[in-house]
Amino acid sequence: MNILLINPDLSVSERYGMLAKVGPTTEPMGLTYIAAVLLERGHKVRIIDAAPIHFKPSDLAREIEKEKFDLVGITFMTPMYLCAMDVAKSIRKANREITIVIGGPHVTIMPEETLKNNREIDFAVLGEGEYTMLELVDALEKGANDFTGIKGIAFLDKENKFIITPPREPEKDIDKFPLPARHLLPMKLYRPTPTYYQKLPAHIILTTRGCPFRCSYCSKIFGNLVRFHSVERIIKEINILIEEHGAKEIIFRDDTFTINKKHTTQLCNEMIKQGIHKKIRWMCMTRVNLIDEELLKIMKKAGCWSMHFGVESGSQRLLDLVRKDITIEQIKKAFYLTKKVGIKTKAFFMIGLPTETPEESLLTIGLAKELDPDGAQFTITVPFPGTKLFDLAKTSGHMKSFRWEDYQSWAGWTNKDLVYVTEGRTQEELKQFQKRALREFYLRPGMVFRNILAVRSLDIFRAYFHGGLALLRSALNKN
Ligand code: B12
Ligand code: SF4
Repeated sequence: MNILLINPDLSVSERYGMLAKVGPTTEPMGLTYIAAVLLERGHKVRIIDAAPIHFKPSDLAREIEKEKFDLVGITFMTPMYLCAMDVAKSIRKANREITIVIGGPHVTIMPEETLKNNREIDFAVLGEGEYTMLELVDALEKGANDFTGIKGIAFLDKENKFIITPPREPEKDIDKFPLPARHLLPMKLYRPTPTYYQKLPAHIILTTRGCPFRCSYCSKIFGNLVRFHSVERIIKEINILIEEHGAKEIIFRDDTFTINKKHTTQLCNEMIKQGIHKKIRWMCMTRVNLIDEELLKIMKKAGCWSMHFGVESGSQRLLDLVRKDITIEQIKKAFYLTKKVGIKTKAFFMIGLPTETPEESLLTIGLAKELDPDGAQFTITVPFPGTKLFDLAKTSGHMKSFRWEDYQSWAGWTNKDLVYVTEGRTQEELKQFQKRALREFYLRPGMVFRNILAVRSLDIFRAYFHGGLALLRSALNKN
């Protein structure tokens, strides 16, 4: 089959408003994994990652006519819902025969609503998509008209009845998946957020799937069981990024990179043994309860320059409420140890958690300043569908919008309304808090100086300059 996979463009200015110049454009890895299994089976595959090439749905008709695709696959997260559906509509308008398949986090959580409201879509692939998509494409190629035997899909039957097949068990041996088809992406065009890199090109790798923790705001779609790529496979992928894509840095985008100390240590040792630590530097994301000094030292030796931690709140009450399963003490210790071994740090915080008081918002800003990481992100709480937080917010009656395109956590910097405002607070107040938190954190003289020293490239200089300007403007306007 001739297959087109699309990552629609929800532009950085729509997502980050005044902070657009600091916003990331990064590889849609899900599509590269789907493409890889299809290519291996002999299908022809093209990926259009719309954001970096500014590809509009209106350009699609021409491409579809020109390349005679049999099937189009679209990926999207919740805030991209509307633009993904626009893409589906443009495709259907251009060609009535083409099969349209959607996948990714949002439809995995909301298959029935998505399919019933968007009749141009033929199938939804739910959860881990590699083998499901392969089976679906094989069945379509054979001209099948019964798809109920394929696990992990949803569709509307001839009577428009919603059909969902039993879920597919996540693959235990994820090394079975072929190497992601990054060669189908415009790899030179990707720019992560400046706190994620020092030198470009900096590319993403995923070494695990799944997470055993239970944070109530998280949309886990790969389940609780953690599955690991082997050290050999990870090293192979790193080498491809260095040799074929000129990577100077690697971003380990796992949910919890250090989930298994033994595995992380083995990977670090192998990077050192093979001299990879001399060729690239890398960063990762993890939880504060999953590190110790011994591990940090080996990570540092293997080339780790920065670690990002989900801290979320300065209030222990709220950490417990969102089932973060960490303590303020653990947070402080993790930042202390990471800095001690010489690895830079970044902390993620959430503002406007359920029942959060203004005093607790201030505790969060206070903790950010006390931890004094090299970077901090303050997002406004968005209860995403499928999460415990969503159920809680819905029952409390404080959800303001069920329009998925509004589900954005940078609303303080855009003119979008908040989808959720916890009791006793107002939208304006929370939006102000988001700006205030960033200003209080980044406009401290010590931090300004540290950021100037951290500039390693023109890209980073530009991003910091525009980010700083946006903060100053917001301070002047106080809006
Ligand atoms: C990297 C990343 C990003 C990158 C974007 C990367 C990109 N270009 O796609 C950035 C930093 C920009 C980002 C932003 C956001 N993200 Co994000 N992100 C991730 C992260 C950490 C990794 C994504 C990834 O590569 N996964 C690995 C691949 C293999 O998985 P996958 O993409 O899901 O694809 C698999 C299946 O879903 C399926 N599939 C996916 N697409 C398709 C398409 C077809 C046709 C088929 C058949 C199958 C299929 O098959 C794939 C292979 O198994 C995930 C967490 C995670 N573990 O996945 C969160 C995650 C996807 N993000 C999430 C969120 C909430 C956001 C934001 C909304 C946060 C915010 N601050 O507002 C924004 C939205 C930005 C936007 N564009 O609208 C949520 C999604 C929730 C939801 N309901 O949509 C996740 C799941 C985090 C979480 N655990 O809650 N994100
Ligand atoms: S937020 Fe991170 S640690 Fe918590 S459940 Fe989600 S992936 Fe796991």
